[in-house]
Amino acid sequence: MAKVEIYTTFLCGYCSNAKNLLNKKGINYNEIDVSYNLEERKIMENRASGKSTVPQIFINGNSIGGFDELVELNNQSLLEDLDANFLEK
Ligand SMILES: N[C@@H](CCC(=O)N[C@@H](CS)C(=O)NCC(=O)O)C(=O)O
Repeated sequence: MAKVEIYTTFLCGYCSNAKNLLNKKGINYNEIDVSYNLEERKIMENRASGKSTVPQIFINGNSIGGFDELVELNNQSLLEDLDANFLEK
């Protein structure tokens, strides 16, 4: 099963939207709440090549961006078979 990680903060509309879309697609994910966790937030930024907005989403270790990018992947039907579309990094 694909490994999906989503970094979030509370009261983040884009985070809720992203989680709703993942839920709707039946995709399991591990949520990392960085609201009060500067250390994890730094890790997130490093993994996302400096991007600091939330959410930041990773599929099989690949940085895919935030909610807008997740929607784009869905529009391209790339969320249907994650393991085929996102090789482990
Ligand atoms: N285009 C981004 C927008 C994400 C975004 O603006 N997130 C807000 C929180 S809901 C944020 O991180 N704001 C802080 C900032 O812009 O530095 C996406 O689709 O994920």
